[in-house]
Amino acid sequence: TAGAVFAAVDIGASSGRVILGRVTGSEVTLETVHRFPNGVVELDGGLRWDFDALFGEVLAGLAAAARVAGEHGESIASIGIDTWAVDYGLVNAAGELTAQPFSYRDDRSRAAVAPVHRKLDPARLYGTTGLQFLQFNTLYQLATERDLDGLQALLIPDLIAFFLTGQRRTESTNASTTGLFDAVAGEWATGFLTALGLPKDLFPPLIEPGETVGTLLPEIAARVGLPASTTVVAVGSHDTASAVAAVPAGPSAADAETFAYISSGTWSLVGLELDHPVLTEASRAANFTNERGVDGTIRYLRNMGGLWLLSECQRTWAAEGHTPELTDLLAAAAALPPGGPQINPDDSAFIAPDNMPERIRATVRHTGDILPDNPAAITRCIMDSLATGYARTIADAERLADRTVDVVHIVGGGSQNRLLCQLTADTTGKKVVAGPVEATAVGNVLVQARAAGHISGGLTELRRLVVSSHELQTFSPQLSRL
Ligand code: LFR
Repeated sequence: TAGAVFAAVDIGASSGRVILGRVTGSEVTLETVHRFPNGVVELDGGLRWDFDALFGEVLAGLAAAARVAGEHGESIASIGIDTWAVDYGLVNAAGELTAQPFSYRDDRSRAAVAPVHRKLDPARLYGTTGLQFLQFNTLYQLATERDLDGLQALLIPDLIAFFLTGQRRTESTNASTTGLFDAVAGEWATGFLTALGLPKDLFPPLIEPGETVGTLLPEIAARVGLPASTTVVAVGSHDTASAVAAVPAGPSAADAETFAYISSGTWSLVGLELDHPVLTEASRAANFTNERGVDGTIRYLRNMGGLWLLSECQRTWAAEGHTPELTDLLAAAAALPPGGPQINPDDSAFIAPDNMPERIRATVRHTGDILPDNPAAITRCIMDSLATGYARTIADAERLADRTVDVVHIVGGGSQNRLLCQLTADTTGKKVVAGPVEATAVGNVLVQARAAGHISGGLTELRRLVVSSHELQTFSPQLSRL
C-alpha cells in the first residue's frame, strides 16, 4: 500500500522533538528529524516555559521535516501537536503573547486553591469535571491572574497551533485538564467560569482530535519551506491522550483482555480507558481523574509522581560532579536487596525543582527510616516507590470502576526501564507489556493518518497498527521477589 507522511510536534517537560511519521495500511514508523531540550526557567518572578524559544524549535523542526521529506520525494500531509497539559499562554486582541507562560511547577497557584473552593465546592467541581485535584490545575492558575480583560487563554499546544495558523481553538482532550470542562457533556462548564469571575469566552471554541485547525500562515509556510496549504490537524493534544491512543492493547490473541496503562515519563499516568466517567464520591476521595481521550473515551487515571524524581536527582548529582550513566545507575539499584525504604511519589514536596536526593532522604527520615546517601540506594527507593504506587493505583482503579485488569501496558520512557517494569509486574502480580517508548508521537501520527483517510476505524484499528509495528517486551511477576 502507498503510504503517507505526517509531521508530529511532541514536546514534553524535559525535551521536545519533531518527528516524521510514515503510515501504511499495516505499519507506522517514526523518524526524529529535530530534538531539543525543554525545562522550566526562572523568569519575571516565577517558573515559566520559554515559549518563544520553544516555538523557534518547532519552526526549526518543521523546516527539518520539510527538508527530509523532500529528500525522499514525499510531501507532508499534515502537522499535529501535543505537549503536557494544564498550562496556558495569554494572548491579546492583536494576537500577541502577553508573557511567557507559567509552568505548573510554579507555586503561585497553591494559595488560590482555598479561594476557588470557597466559590466552588470541591465536591461540586468533581461532580461535573471529574478532574483529580492537583494544585496546579488550570482553574487555580487562572485564579491568580489579575486582569484578563480582552485576553484569551490558549493551552500550550493550541498556542503553537495559533502561531502556525492564526486560528484559535481549544483541543478537547487538553480542555479536560483545565477543571472548567464538563466530563459528561464534553463542553465547557461555562457556569464555573462565570462563578470564578472569568470571561465566558476566555478559551477559544473546542475542537476534537481529527478536525482541522487551519492551514499555515503564509509567512510561516515560507519560513519552514512547506506549502501554505499544509494543514494543522488537531490530535490528542494532551500528550497523555496521544500516548493512551497508542497503547498496543487489544485485538489478536489478547482480545478479551482488560488492560491498564501506565504512561511513564516525567509523570506516571496510571489507569483505565472507560466509556463513561466515574464521578462518585469514592472516586473523588481516591483522587482519580476523568480526562477526555481520543474518540470521546474517558482516561480514568491518577496522575502519580514519575521519573522526574530520578531526573531531578541526576541533575543534582551532576551539579555535584557525579554523572553516572542511567543504565549503570539502574543496574546498581537492581542489585540491591528488596524491602528498602519507600516514599510517597505523589508528595507535593517533590513538585518544584530543587535538591531532590536530599528531599527524598528527608522524607524517609520523617518516617523514622534511613536512606543512605548514595545514588544506587536513592534510585532503588524511587523505583520501589513507583512500583508500589502503580500497584495500589491499579487496584484502586479496578475497585472504583468495577473492572479486573489482566495486563498492564507501560508506554513512554519508563517502558525502557527494565527494573521498573519488572518491579511493576512483581507488585501488581500481573503481566506487564512494555513499549512503545514513543507512544505519544505514535498516537499523534495515527490520529492524523486517520483524519487523512489512510486508516479507518476506531482506537482498536489504530492500536492494531501499533502492535504490528513494535517489538514489545513482556515481564511476568516473579513471586520470589514479593
Ligand atoms: C504528562 C502530563 C500529565 C499532566 C502533566 C502536567 O506529560 O501532561 O498528563 O498531568 O503533564 O501537565
